[in-house]
Amino acid sequence: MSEIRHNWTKEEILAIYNKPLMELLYEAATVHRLHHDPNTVQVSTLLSIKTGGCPEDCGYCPQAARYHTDIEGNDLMSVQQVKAQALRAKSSGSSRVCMGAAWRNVKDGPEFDNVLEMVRTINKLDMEVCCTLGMVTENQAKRLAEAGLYAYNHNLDTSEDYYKDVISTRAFEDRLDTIANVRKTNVTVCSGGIIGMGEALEDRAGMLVALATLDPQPESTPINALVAVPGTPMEEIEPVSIWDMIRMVATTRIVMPQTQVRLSAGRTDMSREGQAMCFFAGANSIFAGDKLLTTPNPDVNEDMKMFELLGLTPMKPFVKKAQPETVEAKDSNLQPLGEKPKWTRPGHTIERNEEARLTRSK
Ligand code: SAM
Ligand code: DTB
Ligand code: SF4
Repeated sequence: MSEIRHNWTKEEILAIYNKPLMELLYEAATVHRLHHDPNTVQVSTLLSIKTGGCPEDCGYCPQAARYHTDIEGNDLMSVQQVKAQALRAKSSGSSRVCMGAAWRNVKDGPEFDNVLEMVRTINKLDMEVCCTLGMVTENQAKRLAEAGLYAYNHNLDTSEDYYKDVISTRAFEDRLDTIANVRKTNVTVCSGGIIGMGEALEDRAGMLVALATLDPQPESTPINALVAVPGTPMEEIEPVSIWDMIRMVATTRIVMPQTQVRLSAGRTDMSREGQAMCFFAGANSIFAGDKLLTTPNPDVNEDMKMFELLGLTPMKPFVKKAQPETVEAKDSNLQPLGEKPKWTRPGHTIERNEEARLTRSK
């Protein structure tokens, strides 16, 4: 096993990212083999349990209420709907369901109680349960843990520097605070980001510094390629090159040897050859299902054909960590505290976000 370092610098990470490609691939593939079975890939199915209408101004996101995108908004799904979708995901080979809600933060009350019931229900189907619900307090994280949550996804998205050009309604530290709250429980942390938002290579390295210097490092790290959705401030950004994706995956693998590096949004634009290079470079998980949250994803059958072609096998649930126990609502010792997570009000505006708010989509 190679050692896990928590003192990576931006310069070191940039030097890795910029290595001649064959050197980079060889090093990443070597680290990958020391820590993981290179022929096994963890498969998660995303489920948007509450879609659209979000008060935040994340410049990449089609679900922000202030932009004029074509997505169909939806109130919170029912527990029964979620159970039916989870069973479908299980039968198609997924070991994890990741439930996403277009919320700024979790609020105690009936909706959160329903989400807790969804967590209990999916855990009882013997699948790993992940949620991505925005900011959470320590008490909310504990209640999720008690319900049987396996992972919480909360992305840093980019470097601390570039964050200010992407989002103005919260700050980078707010993301770190939520991750710290999740870390106070036995729920695993899933945190990564997006490339192709107009950031510099230094920002990609900066984001990896922030993730790799967390101790412990996240158990899962999604690397998303921006999906440029019409109506968002980033609608006109050109797609990121596959070579950048391969380099980002390889660098993530080297600096975070144990994490599951997740090849996330953007796979519809990637060839099988491109994805194969990402797996070789250390990616060992994907989001499957014909939809991400609101945008398209490759067809499940196509993904299974790709797995067959590459000799990859979907990972069974709870290989990395034992299944959490579920405490029923009636047996819970934790009370809702009605508190809000603390967050910063950065007090700046981002011109392109404002423009997108004011302009109707063309
Ligand atoms: N509202 C919650 C939050 O922001 O944490 C959870 C849902 S949010 C949609 C989850 C993540 O999806 C974001 O942090 C971002 O990394 C990713 N994402 C959203 N829109 C995207 C896009 N257009 N392209 C790539 N990734 C995107
Ligand atoms: C993550 O890093 N990527 C997923 C998941 N975590 C929640 C979401 C991608 C969303 C892409 C845009 C959309 O479909 O709305
Ligand atoms: Fe809201 Fe999350 Fe989208 Fe930001 S990324 S606008 S917080 S749903």
